[in-house]
Amino acid sequence: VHISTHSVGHGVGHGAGHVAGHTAAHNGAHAHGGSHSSGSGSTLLGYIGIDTIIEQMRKKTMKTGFDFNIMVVGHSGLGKSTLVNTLFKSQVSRKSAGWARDDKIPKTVDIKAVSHVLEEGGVKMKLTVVDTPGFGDQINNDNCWEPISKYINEQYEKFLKEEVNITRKKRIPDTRVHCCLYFISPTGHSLRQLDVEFMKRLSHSVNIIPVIAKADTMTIEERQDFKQRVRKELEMGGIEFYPQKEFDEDMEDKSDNDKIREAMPFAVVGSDKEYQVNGKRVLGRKTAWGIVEVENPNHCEFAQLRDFLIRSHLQDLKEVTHNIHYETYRAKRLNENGGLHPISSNDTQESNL
Ligand SMILES: Nc1nc2c(ncn2[C@@H]2O[C@H](COP(=O)(O)OP(=O)(O)OP(=O)(O)O)[C@@H](O)[C@H]2O)c(=O)[nH]1
Ligand SMILES: [Mg+2]
Repeated sequence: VHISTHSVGHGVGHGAGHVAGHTAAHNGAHAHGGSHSSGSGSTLLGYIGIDTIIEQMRKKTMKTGFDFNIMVVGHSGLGKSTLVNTLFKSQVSRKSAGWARDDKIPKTVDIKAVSHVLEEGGVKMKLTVVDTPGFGDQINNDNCWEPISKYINEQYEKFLKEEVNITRKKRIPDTRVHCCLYFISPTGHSLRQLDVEFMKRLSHSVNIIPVIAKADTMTIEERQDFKQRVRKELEMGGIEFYPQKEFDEDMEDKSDNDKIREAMPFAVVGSDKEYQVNGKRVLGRKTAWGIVEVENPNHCEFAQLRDFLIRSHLQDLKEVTHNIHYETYRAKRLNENGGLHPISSNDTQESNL
């Protein structure tokens, strides 16, 4: 047993009501006594088992699974559905069959959420992909961030209502958007007004991760130049995106996240077609001059995005959503409610935010 700092009030709830013999047995089994003699730093030999909490948590997560909700935003044809399918290596987002003659561009931004359960290594993830068809496709795109903002807040409202219920569910279904992938058009010029407007408006209510779409349509130099320009414009516009500097918890976080922030926005390529390259099946895009391999870091930054989004920051995306974005919404909502009155659970009453 290692005791690095002082031990605090051990044995809470054990004292009263316990007969002596009982306590002794207890001590024996759990090596309690050791840390009782606090201050001196003396420890008894033997394993307590504190580290098994990790295994216990693992078992719980295996049993319950977890929710992850990802939203994609960007104008039509930027490869949003394809990229989400590439990320999760399955058809989780239905691709529209392109613009048919009689297909009407939706008059307003539509919001469509589709859920799937994915399982890997015995862990179940309920993935919800929130698509936003119609965004940026209008002649006048002035307020097209509005329905998206409304949707995000409605999910917070739903969660809040469940939370303030007197008899609340053991596990509140989580439909809050944990991550919003924002697709920047690979124009080679600069960000559009709409891009700036959207990110500015929503960066304080959702984790935005900007990506440069269809990176294979630019040459390496164009891509580098474009990325630099976009970075500069984001900075000049005072646009914050995930992972936000102010939420780095320690130096390790900061140095890890600085590296990611410096590499953003990732210039990505998506594909759901497999090809044989050097005897291996890879996801790629076949062109007249060769195959663009989606996961090859020499070809594009898809792998970096995937590692960041799924393999290193998925839990953090959920935590920032809950602890920062939802908390902000909640505080504002309870304040405007006088902080006392339970919010009406009348479902027909829309959030007025
Ligand atoms: N060159 C290139 N084409 C891509 C890429 N990703 C997707 N595409 C193609 O672009 C077209 C549109 O892809 P989708 O994934 O349906 O685009 P979307 O943004 O979901 O489009 P909507 O659902 O209509 O808004 C398809 O023909 C894709 O094969 C990419 O990374 N590079
Ligand atoms: Mg789509």
